[in-house]
Amino acid sequence: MRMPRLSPLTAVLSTALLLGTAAVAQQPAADGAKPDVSRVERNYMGAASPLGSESMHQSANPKAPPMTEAEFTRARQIYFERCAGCHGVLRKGATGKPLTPDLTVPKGTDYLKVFIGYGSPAGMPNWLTSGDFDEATVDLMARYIQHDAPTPPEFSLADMQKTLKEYVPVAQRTKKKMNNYNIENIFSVTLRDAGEIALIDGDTKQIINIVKTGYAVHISRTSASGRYLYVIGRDARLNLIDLWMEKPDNVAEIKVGLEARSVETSKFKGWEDKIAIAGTYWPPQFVMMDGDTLKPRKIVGTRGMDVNNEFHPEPRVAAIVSSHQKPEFLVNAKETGKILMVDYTDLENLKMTELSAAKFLHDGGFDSTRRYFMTAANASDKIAVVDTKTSKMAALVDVGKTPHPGRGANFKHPKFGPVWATSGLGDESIAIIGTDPVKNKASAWKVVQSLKGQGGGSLFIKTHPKSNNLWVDTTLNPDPKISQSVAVFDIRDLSKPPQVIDIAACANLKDDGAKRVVQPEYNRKGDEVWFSVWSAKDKESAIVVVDDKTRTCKTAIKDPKLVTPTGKFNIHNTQHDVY
Ligand code: DHE
Repeated sequence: MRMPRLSPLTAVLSTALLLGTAAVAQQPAADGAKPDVSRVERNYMGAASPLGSESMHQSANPKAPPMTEAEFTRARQIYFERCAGCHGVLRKGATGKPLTPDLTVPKGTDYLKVFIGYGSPAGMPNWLTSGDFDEATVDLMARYIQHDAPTPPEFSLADMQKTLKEYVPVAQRTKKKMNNYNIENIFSVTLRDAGEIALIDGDTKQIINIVKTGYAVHISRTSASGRYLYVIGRDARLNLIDLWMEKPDNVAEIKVGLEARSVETSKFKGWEDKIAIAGTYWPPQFVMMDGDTLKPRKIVGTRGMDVNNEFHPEPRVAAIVSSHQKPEFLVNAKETGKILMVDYTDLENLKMTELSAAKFLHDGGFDSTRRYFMTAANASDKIAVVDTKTSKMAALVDVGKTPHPGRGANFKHPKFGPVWATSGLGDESIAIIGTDPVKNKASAWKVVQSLKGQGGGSLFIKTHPKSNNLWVDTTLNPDPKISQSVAVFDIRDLSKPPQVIDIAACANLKDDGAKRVVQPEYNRKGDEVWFSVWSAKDKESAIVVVDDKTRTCKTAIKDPKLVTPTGKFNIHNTQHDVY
């Protein structure tokens, strides 16, 4: 059965169903991960999955209360819109609790309805009393979760191959740059709900092209040479854009699975632009491809044992980075808490080093030397540090609640030397971690200072080697004054309170409604910082450009084509991991 597509923006809440009493739910998980994340975090992590529109295998559970096919289809849609992000596609538990029939059937419909309808002190949303669900929907979901979870199909190399499109075959591509753009200062801007990216000339602030990409497009990454741009959508559609074309555009495209978030490309010397990699949430796997054609070459599954030696059936692939020390990719398997160091020199006889970090791995980036990979195990409130030279874990650092660094921020601390910083979703703290185990050994892999930002709900933090500013957004903070502004710290004197800048006001937008300010990103020179002012799909949005030195708004880029701008990826900074 096929179902209509879901808008990712319709899904702002997740059904964090907690089985058992609230007291049980509040106990820490066996692995130390905290089960009760805040509503803000749940809203963010439990965003809609595009899987709801896929055909799935279904077996009925004879012990479960009856449902008509139409009821089941509707419940499945709601589940993928609101629950799968936390409870997993197979309902075997992810950041949320497992909801499999062996657990739910013994509880019974009436019991489950109480939890769905009224929530729990541990953070379970009160779907009925909040007005999100009516009585009938609560009853529907209570019955649905007693049935076997429908299973989406797998996605093989042959399935991928069938979707491969080469718009401009390699032989027909230009041999030299055919445009006059300063490619290093182009920004690829995610137009989330349009399924497009905007290529914006960072020098003139003009839109170069709007390129069609995947559904609810997520991130862009630059190839090592800076010529190619890879863009991944949540529907696992991967686009390859050639920046040397007269008007940069798609040259190839492939679908690598049913749901995805990450893409990266080989950066080690001698392997520039050779191999691309994309990770999928479903199926739980990653695929390596030829960098210039996207021809799929090798799939590796992530199903397996977690850090506590328990089997996990669907470890989603979160961040992927490309090592500068070895011909390797580092792949975060979210639910198992494992970081896989994948050697790409011989895809037939694959070598992989598996590191045990902590659950649930999400995003991250390198330290300033590009030797150490610093990545958030967000529900464990930790930053995992990998030494990409020795292929070993260097540390697990305790930080504030639910760290969310993006790629983090590197700078020289006046007292502690080179450091890397992360903000987070769960509280206002900004953790500054020492990253120099040679000259500043005593502070290495320790939180040397904790700053107080504007509040929780922060997604991204950024600085630049040429800047004295540390910018912190608070995109998901429930207070609009906070979500529409950013905090900026002076790196030279971090004891000073941050300056708060109302970025949304700089955009001077004509429409009312939420104007979330998200993701600082520097230009090539490091003298401007760009922010997205992210409004609803039918409302005006903008990119605000701030002068880094004076901390004043320079300009706002507005265009009806800039629909729901979120992430921005400067070609040079992304290419060289400058952040
Ligand atoms: Fe993201 C990075 C997953 C929601 C904007 N996001 C990432 C990465 C992962 C991820 C795994 C790291 C990729 C990498 O480095 O290879 N994001 C998820 C989710 O699972 C989540 C929580 C919910 C979902 O269903 O998708 C989610 N992300 C969002 C948003 O709602 C954001 C704010 C807006 C949007 O465009 O969807 C958003 N995510 C981003 C951005 C990055 C990102 C801008 C890259 C940051 C960078 O500087 O590299």
